[in-house]
Amino acid sequence: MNSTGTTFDDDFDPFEAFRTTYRDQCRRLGRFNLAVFGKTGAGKSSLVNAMFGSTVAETGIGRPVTLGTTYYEHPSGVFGMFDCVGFETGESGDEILRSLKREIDKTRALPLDEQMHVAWYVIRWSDRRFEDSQADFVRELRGMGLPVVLVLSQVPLTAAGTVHPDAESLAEFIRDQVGDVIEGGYPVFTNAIADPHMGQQPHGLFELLECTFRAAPEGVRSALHAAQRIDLQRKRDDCMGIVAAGVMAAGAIGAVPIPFSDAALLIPAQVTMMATISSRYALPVDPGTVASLAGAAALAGFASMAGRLLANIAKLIPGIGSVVGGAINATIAGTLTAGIGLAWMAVCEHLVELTPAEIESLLGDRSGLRKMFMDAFNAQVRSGLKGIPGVSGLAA
Ligand SMILES: Nc1nc2c(ncn2[C@@H]2O[C@H](COP(=O)(O)OP(=O)(O)OP(=O)(O)O)[C@@H](O)[C@H]2O)c(=O)[nH]1
Ligand SMILES: [Mg+2]
Repeated sequence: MNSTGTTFDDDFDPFEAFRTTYRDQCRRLGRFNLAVFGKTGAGKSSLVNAMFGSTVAETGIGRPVTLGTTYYEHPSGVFGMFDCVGFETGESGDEILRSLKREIDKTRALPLDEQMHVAWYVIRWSDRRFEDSQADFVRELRGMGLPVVLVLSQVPLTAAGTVHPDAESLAEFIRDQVGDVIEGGYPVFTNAIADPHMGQQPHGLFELLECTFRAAPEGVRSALHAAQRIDLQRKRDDCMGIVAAGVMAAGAIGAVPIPFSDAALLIPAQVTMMATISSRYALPVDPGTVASLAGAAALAGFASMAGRLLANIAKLIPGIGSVVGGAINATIAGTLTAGIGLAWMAVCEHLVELTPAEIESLLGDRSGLRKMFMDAFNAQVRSGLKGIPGVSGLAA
């Protein structure tokens, strides 16, 4: 029992609640499974790394699936990749193709999350050719019910932003060969890695994501959006809805004003919000580590931290402390919760750019994460918590 007479569960463990909710949310998102085909050196891994982060093939423990195919799983569980070698030229004989067919038939009978959803067929543009055997293979894939995105890789752009005429000719040739079976009817031009020496920047990744998204079954699109790291705005939009839901939940608790010292009552709703946001960023580390990150940034000593955050709100929004006379009402509860949600989004956006090793190293000095979170919180409150219904316009 606390000072308001409300029962608060003392056994509530924010870490455990975070971990459980995070796992649950990732599971709810489901899993997007991509199959990647292409000659060795075509740039398959580079494209997957650029789109989904470097973890999948590098540190993921590959599980041999069938001849020439290894399956890698993202630590969040929302993404899986079939890395397929040896099929691409069509010269490998029927045996390897038959085994792939068997595999696809087998997975089709499994739940959606375990099926292959989309294939990327990657061709390095500078190979300057698309052989009959490759066209046959693309047709075979489509015939097996797999949508195929044809990707031209390592394509340089001119200063004017146009692709090399030879790449365009190759794309037209490919369209004439297999335009009727590939997604969008035309190859996607990409460059996955910046090459400062040649003045080349990555490009085409957004288009590749869009094309992949259109090809993916409806039921795995949320997972694809969580897994990808090209369209961060999409994640932001998603997370704004999650923060708004957290604000509503906190506002309901604050509907009957509670003393500042009872900020702990809001914690379960805030932990749920943070864990749900985290799932949309699919950080490349295991769920326990994601919980530790949230712990270091905010959850450890959350109750006392909430007190500090409230004090900051009072400082940053002059007048609000006196208005409420030291009690948390729905507005204060919403402001606090929105600030926490937006700050955690900012931290996640930073983390998603890092490698797993860099993320782990942040846990060495936890005060760094805490500071990052606090700074983001203050910045959000100062700028008026834009975009969150019910709390916007609070800033002076
Ligand atoms: N500049 C530039 N280099 C690239 C790009 N994609 C791949 N490379 C380089 O090409 C080489 C091969 O790329 P990978 O992504 O490993 O090719 P892969 O298709 O996965 O090859 P295997 O795993 O051997 O089948 C690497 O040295 C990459 O750095 C690109 O888009 N731009
Ligand atoms: Mg590779």
